[in-house]
Amino acid sequence: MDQNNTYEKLSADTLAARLGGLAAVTDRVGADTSKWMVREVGDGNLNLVFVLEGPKGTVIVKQALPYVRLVGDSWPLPLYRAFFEHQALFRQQERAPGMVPEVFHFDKEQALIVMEFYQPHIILRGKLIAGETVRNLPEMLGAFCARTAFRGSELSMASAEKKADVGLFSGNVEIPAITEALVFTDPYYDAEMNHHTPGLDAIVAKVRGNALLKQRAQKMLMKLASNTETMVHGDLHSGSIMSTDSDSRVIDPEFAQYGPMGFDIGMLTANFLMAYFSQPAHRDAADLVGYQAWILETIRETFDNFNTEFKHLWKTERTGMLYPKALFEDQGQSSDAVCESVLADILQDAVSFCGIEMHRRVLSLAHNADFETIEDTGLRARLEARNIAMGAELILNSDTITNIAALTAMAERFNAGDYL
Ligand code: SR1
Ligand code: MG
Repeated sequence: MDQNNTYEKLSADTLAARLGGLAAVTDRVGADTSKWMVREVGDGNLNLVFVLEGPKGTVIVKQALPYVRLVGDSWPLPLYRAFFEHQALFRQQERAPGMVPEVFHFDKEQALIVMEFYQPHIILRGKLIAGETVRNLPEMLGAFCARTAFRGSELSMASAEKKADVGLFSGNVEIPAITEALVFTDPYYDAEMNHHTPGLDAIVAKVRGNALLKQRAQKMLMKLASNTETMVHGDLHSGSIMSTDSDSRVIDPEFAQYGPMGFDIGMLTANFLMAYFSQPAHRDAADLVGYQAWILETIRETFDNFNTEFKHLWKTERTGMLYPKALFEDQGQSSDAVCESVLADILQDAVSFCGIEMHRRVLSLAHNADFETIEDTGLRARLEARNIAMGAELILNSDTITNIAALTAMAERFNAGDYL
């Protein structure tokens, strides 16, 4: 599984000639390629993404590049990652039906996936920056995280199948390596590609000088690297979610790997918190309080829905080798408290992962638009400092967060503070 010689980068101009003979494509968009309209819309850090619109319909064509798009060809990246991404989409479709794009075609040589196009959905991060609310968002996200976590684990899967899948996904090395370095390690030292907003030097030095904090972050990296509880999306942020005002879907699982159940919901929470902390730069005073309250409510409800769905699956789909009914229900004993304790462990992990993601998005290489679009760097630094300070608190004192209301109350405290 390495780079190949026939691979050729697609462009908007060549796409019709390259894909015009594929039934999987023409069946959906129409065979008359002269009527095709193609635009490249990739705004992520790694790949080419085309919207291909024809007389019959529209599809997405995603092609991996042999390097990191954000950095250039000085950072090569294997094309085989597209194989894992399309496999992850199949698994998510099985585990959380209807919540991720359907795959229509995969070409291994060309590292290319043709998949469902969501319309009129747009990237959630843009909506959060624009101050738009999305109905049903916590229901969808809570259900997605719970279903993929539960159904990809040995609470549900047959052990042989799950272990084989862990083996398959362990062939994907370079993509997890990005997360391992960029998320867990680089933020905590002066790594080459790091950058941060001017004005943050003092708080950054404080974070990097805190040995206990680094120890805790590395402990979470060890969990991610060694704890194969379930197949995680691996990069569940607001740029990996597409929404209308009432419907949301999850895209882009190219960072999928087997890891801890709290990983996705923790990363997701971090991205909501960064949207929250960045709001004073994006909203007028009149809208600010209400919109920030909506973001925190979204976090709380996402966890509530996650817990509700997880408990439902615990009761109805616990067919794997973990916590078997033979030990509890079959002996007339309730396992409700056991499920609560599993959920408490997931929350603990999620809180720590959340703090680490909050750090990496302002200290490491790949920042997010919530903060990056704030042109006034003085204001950006003040808001990012709140985010850094809360991230540190979450990493150092995750055990004090025993329910999600404690986390959102903490966010309100940090939102009122000055950490520069
Ligand atoms: C070099 S890639 C940087 C980031 O982009 C992806 O979206 C992931 O978040 C990754 O960490
Ligand atoms: Mg991505």
